Amino acid sequence: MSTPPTIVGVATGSADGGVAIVRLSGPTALAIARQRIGTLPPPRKLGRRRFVLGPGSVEDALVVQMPGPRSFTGEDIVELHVHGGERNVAGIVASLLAAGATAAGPGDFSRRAFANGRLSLDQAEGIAALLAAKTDAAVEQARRLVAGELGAEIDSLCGLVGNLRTEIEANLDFVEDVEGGDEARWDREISAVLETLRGWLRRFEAGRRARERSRVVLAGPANAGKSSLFNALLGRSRSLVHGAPGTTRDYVEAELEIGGRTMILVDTAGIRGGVDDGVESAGIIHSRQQIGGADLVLWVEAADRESQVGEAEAGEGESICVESKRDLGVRRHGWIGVSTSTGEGLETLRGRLERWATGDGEVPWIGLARHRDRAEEAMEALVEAQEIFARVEPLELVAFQLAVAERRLAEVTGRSALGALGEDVLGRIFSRFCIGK
Ligand SMILES: Nc1nc2c(ncn2[C@@H]2O[C@H](COP(=O)(O)OP(=O)(O)OP(=O)(O)O)[C@@H](O)[C@H]2O)c(=O)[nH]1
Ligand SMILES: [Mg+2]
Repeated sequence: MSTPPTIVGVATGSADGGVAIVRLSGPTALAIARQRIGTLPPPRKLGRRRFVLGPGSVEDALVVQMPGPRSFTGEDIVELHVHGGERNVAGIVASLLAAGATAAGPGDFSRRAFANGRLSLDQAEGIAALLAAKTDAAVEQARRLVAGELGAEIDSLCGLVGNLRTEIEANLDFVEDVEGGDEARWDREISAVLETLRGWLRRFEAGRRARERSRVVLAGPANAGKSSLFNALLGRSRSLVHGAPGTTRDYVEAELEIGGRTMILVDTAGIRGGVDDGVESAGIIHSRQQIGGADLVLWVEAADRESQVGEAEAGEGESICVESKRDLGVRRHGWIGVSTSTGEGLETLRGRLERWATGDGEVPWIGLARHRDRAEEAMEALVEAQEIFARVEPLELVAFQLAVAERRLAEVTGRSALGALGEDVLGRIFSRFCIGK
């Protein structure tokens, strides 16, 4: 394998802070830094140096060297703490490029850390998730990923499946000696792994909802009291309320905190037929788009009216049916009844929203979408392995399905005993990082 070039990137992202950290990583990192600052401070000790950009052009820098392999990337690293400012930092980087470094691309540092075994894939994804986190729950889950919590669970499951496969493979040459008791035990062990994976998938939605801001869309017939309910849930008058149907035209968004979870509550234009007002019609098209993109639809119909449109409009995703204006009567039994006039039912609705947001009490799983996909594929292979047992087909086929399951699980961490991951997988993961990470 050819030696990788030494890369340089700004680790602190945007350069408008007081201090920027410029990071060099690679086989010539120390030599390139020496060209600009002279002697380096001892390893892992911060030292003040003069960074010489050219004759008479000097920048003050705090410098630290972290020789590989005990560094973030596993390579020699030098970090230069310099003054911030876009032009200033660009000048430092250009000077290091002129001294022989290559500009780092998105995710290059983390990718090297992965290639050198310093970071597993799920940990690298955890770093990306931490940087992108918009909620406290997202930060919490990302930290646990970075700490290797999911990776440890994956390794242990992979170990179980791997041991089982090895045991079955060892019996392939002596199939006549295999007893029914062995097969029953193998089958039970596969069931146990499947049960763990099923538990993960059940909890996946709870984890996703906890870390992402879900879109909860209020929709329903015109004049049903959606905007009134929107305001009541928010506790302030954000959306226009009026006696005439067709009041809300464009959709209105606001953040709603319930049970420590932040969601985006969306009020939409009421849906009704026979509208000849172009603006209202355009609003109704938006409403349907909002319903389509919702994590949850609160479908609202008023107690004093038969619905003109029907709840089928609530779309195919998850929905909660709410009957509004309950102070005027009860028409739809089994719906959550509310009245913004009397306040009736609002706490019940909040409670229902909270249970939905927290995944109906499930403990969140910290896996991301890619991890869920791999877990699902591993489950398919394990189910197939059990069916092969049931059909009394050759044990080779069972061993093969176990190898597939093992491989899919190992793809979560990238620590595969069955061969390296493809460039396509790695490229997709690391390209989502920004430069300097
Ligand atoms: N009696 C009663 N009237 C209500 C209640 N909630 C809303 N209203 C009235 O119903 C009318 C319509 O309320 P909105 O909140 O604007 O209804 P909407 O569903 O947003 O209407 P569009 O935006 O036109 O689709 C207003 O006159 C409200 O005062 C309620 O709980 N009880
Ligand atoms: Mg409205």
